[in-house]
Amino acid sequence: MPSVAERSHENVQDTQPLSIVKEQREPCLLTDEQEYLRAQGKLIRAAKRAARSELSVSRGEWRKHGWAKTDVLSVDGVKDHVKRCHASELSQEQFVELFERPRVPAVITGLTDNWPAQEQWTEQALLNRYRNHRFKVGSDDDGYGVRLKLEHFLAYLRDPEHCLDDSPLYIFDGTFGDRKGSRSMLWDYSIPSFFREDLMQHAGERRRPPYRWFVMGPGRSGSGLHIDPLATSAWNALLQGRKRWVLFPPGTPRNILLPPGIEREAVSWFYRMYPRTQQPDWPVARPISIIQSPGETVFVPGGWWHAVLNLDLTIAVTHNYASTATFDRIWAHTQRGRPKMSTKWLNTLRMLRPDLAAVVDAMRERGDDQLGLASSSSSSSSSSSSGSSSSSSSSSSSDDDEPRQQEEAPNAKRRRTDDDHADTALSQPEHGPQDVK
Ligand SMILES: O=C(O)CCC(=O)C(=O)O
Ligand SMILES: [Fe+2]
Repeated sequence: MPSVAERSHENVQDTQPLSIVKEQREPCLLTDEQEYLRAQGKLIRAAKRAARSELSVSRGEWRKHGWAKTDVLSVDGVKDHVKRCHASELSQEQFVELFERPRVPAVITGLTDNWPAQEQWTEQALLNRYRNHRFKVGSDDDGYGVRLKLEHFLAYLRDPEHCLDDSPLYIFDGTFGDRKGSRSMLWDYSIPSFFREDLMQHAGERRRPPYRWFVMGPGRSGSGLHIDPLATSAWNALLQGRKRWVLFPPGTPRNILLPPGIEREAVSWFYRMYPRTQQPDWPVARPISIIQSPGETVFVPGGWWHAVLNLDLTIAVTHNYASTATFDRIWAHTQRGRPKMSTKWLNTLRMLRPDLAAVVDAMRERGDDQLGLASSSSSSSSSSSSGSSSSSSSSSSSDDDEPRQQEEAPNAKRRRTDDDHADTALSQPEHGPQDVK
């Protein structure tokens, strides 16, 4: 059985040293640089094929919609609805009571001010440090990660053959913090105190779903409409570029947001579907829009549908987490979606957080642990810090209180792939930032 690493495309295809390519070449007259570019082009095309096998690269199907020639990146007339809140003016208690417990989205400024990532997460600085590291740019049809060296990814962004791609490759890497070649990125930021509680850590490092992602992609890349897994909340801190967000409240029916014929992919959703949400006959709540700028952190409460379109080259980090204030819903979803993990989790919580184990017992007594009728707040107290993700919700419906099957992000926190050590029954491999978020 090939190991996951062996199956990974980047490992198969991107590993061949260029020197070998040279040895194999015919005695034709390519310079070293031409040879290098040719090999690079092959790796890029191989990654595209693996990540989107339904699209032919050679027949130009990556540009068949022509989104690059439209105004899909224009934000004229898009109103940003969310008032910014500076971290220094928000206490932990206020965050929980104003945003986390009532599940209200927020944009918090000032959280990234002292991060080394402010200087270190530019295109050039990342290239200097991680040129040869392979970041995940998608998943193949079997759910294995497709990886590309950063130097090739950045070349892809600039290459005229590829830069008109409708929905470009997007780095959405959920194992950057675990891999030798990229783990040092963890030193470049710190988890803001608002989001530091991490109840999922008690499920065990091996079992817990992926929970942190390094995210980098050009204009028109993004995350299609989804709900984050297991009702976890997320924060997304932007270092470079701008992201356009839409968010719909928990309970918004899926069939209204993703009617037949509408693709979930971010760019096509924004182009085709968003305008409908502004029509007078739009039948449910209109979305909240956010144009996120560098230095801003978006808080996405559990259960909210969201889609994100990168307006230019963006560099961000995002985590999912489970906190005391949202524990009951997360428990209901986890028990349903990840039964084995939930058993281990509960065992540990009984020792470390008897207050939360008591919440579970009370839910069981009321019979609402299975049905996901969790009401919202869970108990009281303290924090630890964050975790989780994988895919999320839903089926057809509407009610976010119904633990769903994944609605997983078409990328983002995604799914069950090589870097997803989950036992989840929920996540299915999907493309791209498919590891959800
Ligand atoms: O930045 C993105 O593309 C989307 C991220 C996302 O879905 C999330 O942070 O939950
Ligand atoms: Fe998400």
